Amino acid sequence: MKRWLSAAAVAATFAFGAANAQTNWTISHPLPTANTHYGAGATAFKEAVERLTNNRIRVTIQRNDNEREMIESMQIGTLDAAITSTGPIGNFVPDVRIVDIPFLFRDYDHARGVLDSQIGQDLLARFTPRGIIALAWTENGFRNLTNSRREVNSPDDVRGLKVRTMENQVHMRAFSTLGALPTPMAFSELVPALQQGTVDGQENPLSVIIGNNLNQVQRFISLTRHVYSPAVVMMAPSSFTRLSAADQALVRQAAAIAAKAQRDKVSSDEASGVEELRRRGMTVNTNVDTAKFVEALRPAFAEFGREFGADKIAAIQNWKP
Ligand code: EAX
Repeated sequence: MKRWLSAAAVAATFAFGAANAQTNWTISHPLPTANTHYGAGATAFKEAVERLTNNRIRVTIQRNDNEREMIESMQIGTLDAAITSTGPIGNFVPDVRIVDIPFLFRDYDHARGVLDSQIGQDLLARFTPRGIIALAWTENGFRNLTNSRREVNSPDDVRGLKVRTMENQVHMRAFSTLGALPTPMAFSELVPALQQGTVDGQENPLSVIIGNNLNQVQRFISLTRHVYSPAVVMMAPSSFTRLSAADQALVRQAAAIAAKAQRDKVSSDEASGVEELRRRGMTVNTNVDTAKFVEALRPAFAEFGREFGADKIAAIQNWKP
């Protein structure tokens, strides 16, 4: 009986495979257009997968501004692929929270270098037992504080501000240490919350503020660059593991191409972003007292050291190419 069943199953698979060589995937990302850093990453992924597999795999791009939902959908297999920030990822893969520590990375070269090194590759491997295949690190960018109330120069100006954070325990702890009132919510809830005054401010990289037109609902931006926000090209195990080893290698190659395209768009948004936001009418403070923010966060850094290991944090801070 068993043998008969499996023979039938093989025959059915063969017939299905022959008639239906096409695999169709969806990749989701959080921003509204292709002309954003996530859009660039998703578009590069689609084009590279289709080209490298000679269109045996076709990819559709879809927006979903709820990052937690995308991760859950990949875990249960209703979404094939996604690019999201690490915002909610620590709730699924706790080890990843270490890269969400404020002022951990000095600049883009440092962050990209660490994530592409063994340290970052080891972190990608931690996703697998949690039901997600992490293919490559890419990025969202250094985050900056915006608000509707006042110009922010130092931590004193942040006291008492209601700030939307991502659903990220590390970020929330940092903002409460600064004396702000962190209010975690999904990205999909952010614009209505700012419009209704549920929160005074939010923080995001220039590329997100521009790509999602947050200048329409916020007046002040300060280049706090208080935390680097990594992003990850991910897949559902159910979609990835059914591929042959050769196709898996092609998809990994496509993910690396996507990761680079997204980082390149962040770099160009960083180069033109301040000017663009001024043009759109925001008051931009480029002269933030960063040292005071680092000082004010000391108690939080001590906690992160105990939680994630001071040696592991130092290994990231002292990393050299
Ligand atoms: O990843 O939720 C956020 O603020 C993220 O930075 C945004 O969705 C892009």
